Amino acid sequence: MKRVMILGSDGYIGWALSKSLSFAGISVLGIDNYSRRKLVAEVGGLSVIPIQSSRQREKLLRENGYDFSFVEGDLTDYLFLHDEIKKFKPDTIFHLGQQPSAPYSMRGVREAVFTQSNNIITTLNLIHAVQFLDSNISIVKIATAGEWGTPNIPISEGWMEIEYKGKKDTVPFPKQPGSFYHCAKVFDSINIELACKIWGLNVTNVYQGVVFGNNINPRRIGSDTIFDSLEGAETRLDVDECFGTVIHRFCAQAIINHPITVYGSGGQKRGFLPLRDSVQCLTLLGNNPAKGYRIVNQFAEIYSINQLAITVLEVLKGMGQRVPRITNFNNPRVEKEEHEYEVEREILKQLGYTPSISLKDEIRNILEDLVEHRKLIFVLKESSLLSPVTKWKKGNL
Ligand code: USQ
Repeated sequence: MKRVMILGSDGYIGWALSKSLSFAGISVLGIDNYSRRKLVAEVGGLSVIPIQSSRQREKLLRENGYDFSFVEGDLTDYLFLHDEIKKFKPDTIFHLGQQPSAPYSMRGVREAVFTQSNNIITTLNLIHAVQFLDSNISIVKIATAGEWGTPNIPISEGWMEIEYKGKKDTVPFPKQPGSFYHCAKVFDSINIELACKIWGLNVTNVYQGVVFGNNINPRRIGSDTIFDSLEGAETRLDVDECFGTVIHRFCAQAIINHPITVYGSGGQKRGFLPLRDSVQCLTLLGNNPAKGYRIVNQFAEIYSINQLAITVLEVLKGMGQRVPRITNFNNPRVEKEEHEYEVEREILKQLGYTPSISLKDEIRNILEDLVEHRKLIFVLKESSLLSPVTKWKKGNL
């Protein structure tokens, strides 16, 4: 990779990736319309790690000698995206520019329509622009492990062999999305696969698990401690019930002694990976582009929600802090709470991915980072955003 465009460069992973790739000497153009900031504000949330504006971030990287530029714009505007690709001439485009929250998409018809139209249009615009301008550009697109759902059979890396009525075939692994957000990702994946088939595009579709953590550089590996090199360039961290993901929420709750909000029995299992590993994997995929269409399952480990809650409390106790209780809320989502979860992950392993830090160490890093931002977590608590609000079953359409 020499010239990289990052769509959604102002978001949680997008900014971490922008920073990491420009540190590595790559020329990076970030594009964003501040959608994440606006949507989090719309639900009353805020990043509990204070962040700079995209312009300040651009200035900071450039002043430190990194080749990062930022353009504000909306990816649903085809001509805007087309013109930026034409001008910048990237060899690789990472597409992270979408509405990322499952709960947000379940709040009502307005949010579901926004999520699906925004997300699907951004991908349609990207694949059309690339096939029109230069079909050799490699695309790495963030899909979601949630497209597969939680079936009673092991999940493959994309396809499975079946025998039906005496005939055999290799078919796409079935999708069982659990929210309108996850459905949008499924539609994206179908559109991308078709574009690869008919236009010969080269796309890696990244079925990523839940990402957690705030640092892209190693901070505690064994006895060594290394800190992020660029102060002021932190990426965002959300803990509200809509945009906050489970480990971040449990850490924030633990820091202010708020009950830990396990939904249902807590036997739900998901794949998880630290932010630094997400960046590591995306870099590996960018450096080893797909030939045609490639599906990759991307996460480090599988945990149940109960395991996560217990681990957060163990780490907090080890830090000498008061430990809150775990509460089992009536599950606001419709999802299996006890199930198998076995997921094939061969491609990233073959490309050299090794998980970089243990769950406990990264949770400790998050808790340490959050201690100094207690006041902001209290602000969210006062707005009742640490408890679940958005329900999958409701009548607020
Ligand atoms: N959960 C709790 N308590 C909470 C919050 C969540 O028990 O306070 C549970 C949920 O019920 C769910 C699990 O934790 O079973 C994961 O929820 P989450 O909010 O951390 O993540 P999710 O909604 O699944 O979505 C996140 C990202 C999304 C990405 C997806 C990957 O927001 O962009 O696609 O993770 S995956 O989960 O594999 O589908």
